[in-house]
Amino acid sequence: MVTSSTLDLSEFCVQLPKIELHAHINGSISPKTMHQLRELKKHKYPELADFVVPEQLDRISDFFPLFKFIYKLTDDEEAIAIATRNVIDEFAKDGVRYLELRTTPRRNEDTGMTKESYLKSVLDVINEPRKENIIVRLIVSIDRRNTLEEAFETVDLAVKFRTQNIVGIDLCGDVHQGSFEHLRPAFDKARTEGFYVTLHFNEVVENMVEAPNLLSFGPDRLGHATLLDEPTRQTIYSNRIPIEICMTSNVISKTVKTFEDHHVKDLLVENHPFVLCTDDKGVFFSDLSNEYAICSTTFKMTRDQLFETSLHSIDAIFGGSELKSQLKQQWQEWHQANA
Ligand code: 6MZ
Repeated sequence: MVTSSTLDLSEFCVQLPKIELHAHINGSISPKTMHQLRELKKHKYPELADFVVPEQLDRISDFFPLFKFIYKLTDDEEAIAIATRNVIDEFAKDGVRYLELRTTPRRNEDTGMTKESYLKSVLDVINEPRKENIIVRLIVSIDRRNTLEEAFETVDLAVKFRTQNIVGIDLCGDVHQGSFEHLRPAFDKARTEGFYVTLHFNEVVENMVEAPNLLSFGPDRLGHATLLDEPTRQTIYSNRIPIEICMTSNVISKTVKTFEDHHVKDLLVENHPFVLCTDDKGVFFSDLSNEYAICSTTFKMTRDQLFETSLHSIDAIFGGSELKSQLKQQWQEWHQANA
């Protein structure tokens, strides 16, 4: 009989039920889907023929321009629906049982796509009946480069479609652009409207000056939290703010030198809540099961510790206590069947 202890590590990590909380839709499009969309779009954008996703980046600023190409692949409602559906299927195949996708509503004047029709297209796919055992929710992202007016527009859209499984609002985008402070009133509105909030936090040294502003908002989760000075660390630890950890993304985009240096090691020592995530599985060529395998190999985690890591991630989801209990029961049943 094959039990989880006889599986090799990568197969165990696929079979382990997992929670994914930090996955940008357009960064999660797999090479296979990129190819499919490129076939659809190549006549319109001949420059796509030469586009390849690089295997290594020199620095994180080389990452954001990649979306100039990727956004041509998802320039209309049909294409973003294909991308979203395939991303969900791929996470389900990789053993993800609860998924919070995130995306920045985007308009395209040539195709007539509006931010609203973009969001509607994503939500229609998220809410499609599916046979796989996966629950999907959406976080709507506000880009750091947005004007305050654009940020309010995004929050208003989230309010309009709130009953369609939108659970939170995110601050994302080029880490060297914009600031949280000028967008803060939109985040205040999101909070008043009852949305959870997650913020990309301290990915690079230049972000560290704004850390006190971001923390004073009281975010429900933080993305990355790579660079922490002592007061920041104390605030995050004492408030037990869960951190979304994306090891491969950080190493490829060179905000962390090596897996061994990754700050998740401090969280393991401190027993601080964290959730292993992929960030952009298409661009960084790494599924969530691979992130578990990397963490296990790097920090010598046992399979029981991997299970506990996945189980504790449930506490960080943007959902209520009933859903958390249901998921925990599902996890324990898996554990008993696979011990
Ligand atoms: C900050 C990131 C990111 O929203 O079009 N994004 N923002 N830090 C990161 N770490 C590497 N990875 C992705 O997905 C793509 C968008 O997500 C944000 C960027 O704004 C990017 O344009 P959506 O679905």
